[in-house]
Amino acid sequence: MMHRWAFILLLLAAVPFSAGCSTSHSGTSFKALHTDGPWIKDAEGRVVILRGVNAGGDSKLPPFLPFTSETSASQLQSWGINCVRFVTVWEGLEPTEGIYDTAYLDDLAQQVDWLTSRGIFVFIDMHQDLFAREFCGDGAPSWAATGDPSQLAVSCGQNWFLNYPSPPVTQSFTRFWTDTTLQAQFIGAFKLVAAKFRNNNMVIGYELFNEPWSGSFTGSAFENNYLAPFYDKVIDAIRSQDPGAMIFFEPFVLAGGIPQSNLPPLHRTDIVYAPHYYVAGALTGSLSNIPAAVTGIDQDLTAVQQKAGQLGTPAFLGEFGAYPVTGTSGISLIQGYYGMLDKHLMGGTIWDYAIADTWNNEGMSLVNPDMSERPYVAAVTRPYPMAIAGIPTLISFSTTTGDFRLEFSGTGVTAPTVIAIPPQVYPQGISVQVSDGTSAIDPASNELYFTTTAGSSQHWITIAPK
Ligand code: 9MR
Repeated sequence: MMHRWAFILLLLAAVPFSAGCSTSHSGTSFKALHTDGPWIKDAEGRVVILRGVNAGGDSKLPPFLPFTSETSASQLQSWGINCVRFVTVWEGLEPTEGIYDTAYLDDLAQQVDWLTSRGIFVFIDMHQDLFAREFCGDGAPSWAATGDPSQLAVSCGQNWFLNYPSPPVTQSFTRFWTDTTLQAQFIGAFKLVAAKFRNNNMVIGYELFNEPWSGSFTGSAFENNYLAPFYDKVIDAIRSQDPGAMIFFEPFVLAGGIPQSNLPPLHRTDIVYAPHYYVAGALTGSLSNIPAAVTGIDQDLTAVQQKAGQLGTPAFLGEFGAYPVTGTSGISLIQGYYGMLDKHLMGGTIWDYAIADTWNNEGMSLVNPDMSERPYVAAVTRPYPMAIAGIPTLISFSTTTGDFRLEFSGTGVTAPTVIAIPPQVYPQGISVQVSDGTSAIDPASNELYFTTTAGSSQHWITIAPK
């Protein structure tokens, strides 16, 4: 029998791992990932399940960066994640009208590199909440906002989002969606970001606009007449700078996770429908019935996937999470989210990695100011298939027994299936059973490689704690 290290070395010599550090590419795109029907795939043709975090809330305030040191990237890597939704804001890029902050762009690129050099895929999210900082939110520079902050509905704090329908926020959005000059300025700033990352193939794409709000328009008119045409322009601009980039996009924020989004198909390749979904009670701290909440998540992910099917794209959950709910209910809700992502064979990024975390007192940070981990990290750190040599038909993990199972139909892909096996979940190691072929553990990356036997079309692997 071949020693497992010899086996891994053989594999490494033969196969470039896009779930690991560096990748070569085939096909037309330089970027490490692309879409194929409802799936995100790598250059070897494996389905890639993206699991990770938003990084994060700290990018909303000066200096508009999620990390204070590279240690954060090491910490995220230690959780076994393979993806970061990396938050940036227009205000950081163009603080003064017409003047771009190139030093900020350099800092952004450095922090992104901390992640991508560790094998973590990144997509850049152009974030906003309530349009701009003067309205208790973030995003646009103040020169791009309009309206009187004294007319906000509530003062800044945990109920910040109640300011969405208030006059200055409505006025700022209504102007933005109707003012093509202002949009061109936003797009100009975004193009700089895309140009900055075109040569980093682990920066897999860009998200066009966080949680779009409709201003004074109805949701349907907004999505059809304003949001979709705006998305078209931003996609063209991004791809003029970074042609192979995937595009992540959201519906009108109130239509996320529910069937009534009227966003029309965008008729593009390599785009991903990426709405957000929060269980309402988990954002007010009033959640009592976790099983009912998890059933709701299941139903809403079904709706998200239906919408993605109509749009002809994969579905991805760009944000989910919970306030620190007392006792064990918060963590069981987060585990419920992951269980439903598994059931729906989906990727997602939890809100949020942050350190300062004092703004609006929301407390959704996964780490404390001293970087020690808060309880939800235990739910984030979880086995999942990072890359699958076929089409997945079942992903399941029991948080009580630690048993993991993956089933998939082979598609002739020869690169190995890669599964994250975090030592936090399996401190004593694992026992593995496979339908066919061989498996090998890489103790350096805490990944398991499963190479199937050619010719057999249905495969499974089970992992149990020792
Ligand atoms: O958690 C964030 C909180 O600290 C901020 O004060 C607030 C306003 O900027 O935004 C919160 O994050 C939200 C994110 O930006 C968009 N989706 C919902 C998130 C949780 O409320």
